[in-house]
Amino acid sequence: MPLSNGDEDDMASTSASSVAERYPGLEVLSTDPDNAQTASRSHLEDYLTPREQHYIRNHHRTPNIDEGEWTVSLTGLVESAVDLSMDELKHDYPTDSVMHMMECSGNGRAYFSPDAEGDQWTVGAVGNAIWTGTPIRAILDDHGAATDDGLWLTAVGGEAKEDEDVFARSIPMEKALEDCLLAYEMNGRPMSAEHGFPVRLLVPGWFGNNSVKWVERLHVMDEMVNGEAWESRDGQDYTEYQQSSYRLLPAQDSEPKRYADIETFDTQDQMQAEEEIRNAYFFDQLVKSLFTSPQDGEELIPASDSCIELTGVAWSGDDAVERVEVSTDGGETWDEADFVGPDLGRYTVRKFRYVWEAEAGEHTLLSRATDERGRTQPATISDPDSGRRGIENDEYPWNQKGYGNNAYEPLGITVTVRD
Ligand SMILES: Nc1nc2c(c(=O)[nH]1)N[C@H]1C(S)=C(S)[C@@H](COP(=O)(O)O)O[C@H]1N2
Ligand SMILES: [Mo]
Repeated sequence: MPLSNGDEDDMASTSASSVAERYPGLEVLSTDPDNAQTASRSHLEDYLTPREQHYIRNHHRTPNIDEGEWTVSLTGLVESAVDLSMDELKHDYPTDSVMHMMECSGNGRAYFSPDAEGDQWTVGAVGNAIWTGTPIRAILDDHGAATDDGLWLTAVGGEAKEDEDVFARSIPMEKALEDCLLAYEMNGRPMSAEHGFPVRLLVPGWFGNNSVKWVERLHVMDEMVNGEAWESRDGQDYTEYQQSSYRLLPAQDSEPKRYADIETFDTQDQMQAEEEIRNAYFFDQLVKSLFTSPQDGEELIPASDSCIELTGVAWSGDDAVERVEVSTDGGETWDEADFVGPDLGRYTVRKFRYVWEAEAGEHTLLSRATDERGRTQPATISDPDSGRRGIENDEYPWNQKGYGNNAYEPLGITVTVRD
């Protein structure tokens, strides 16, 4: 595959300048590889997160790819394997778009105690964008791929160097056919190098780790990547990002149990399943909400009717957000917020508003969203000693890598209302 480190000025490729310079809306958490989150909650107030404010989460260096040379190979259980050029992907198939509030499974890791391993993301590893590209279904159908329920589609990222683990993720065929795209545009423009140029998998409603960037190969399999069913590329490890990372690992487990196949895809169902999957995979996102205004620590002067408007956003995974409640007394009492603005689909944000009759003094404000299956945000994070693997007793399970935290207390804000 054509990878180079040449300097180009276009936003679509990495240049000599740094992420800090080219993404003024981000707070950089680490460099080489680059990881950066949205710098302010208020950035999430707009329906679309501009790419300059959309978080970046990289395991390896952003590759510099020549679009004209790039191909996506379709291999595995297909009638004939094929290499698709970017021109073919863009022009020989239908085009589709989806608006998706994509969250990194590490968002909120900073609130684990004791600390969980990795970059300490607070609230900003989430962004809402319109992604445009080729429906996976069209590509699979066109090449006679097997598409039965129970099969898996593995997407392989093309950026790893020889001594690095390849970023590869397996998606259940049902999900791949339903709504996944090979995306090449973000918010109606070519996507930037860091967000996957020239092409990424886009898995709507699922944690960002499933949306493989810089896709060089799609492989149809009868198992998910687990070490055996996979022909390795020069002995490189394809299993790390499917079987080790993005798994819920209680403090007591030394490593996650590896599965060749599972039948329950919903992340929270995996945690809670009767026939339990010991270490849930982070597939679809968990319901969550966040105030975007006012800001934490703000001093507020009420309007003449002594009211203050609180606004925020809520999102979820495969199941739509149904309700948002607000507490202005640190969780003692709750009241329902109103949704404002359009419902743009189950994968994107619902904006909410609450008109608060505020009294002078200091107040802790909390928001709590509930999805259409009645699953709501827990209050806090559990103690590691509890060994918990699911959401119980209003607690999110502490886990070694700090994934999936949707507890509402850490996301609350404290404001002072003046007379
Ligand atoms: N090839 C590849 N794809 C990847 C990653 C990566 O490191 N390499 N990171 C994943 C993770 S963990 C997330 S959260 C999203 C982040 O996408 P973004 O950088 O466009 O926000 O990309 C995913 N796709
Ligand atoms: Mo992520």
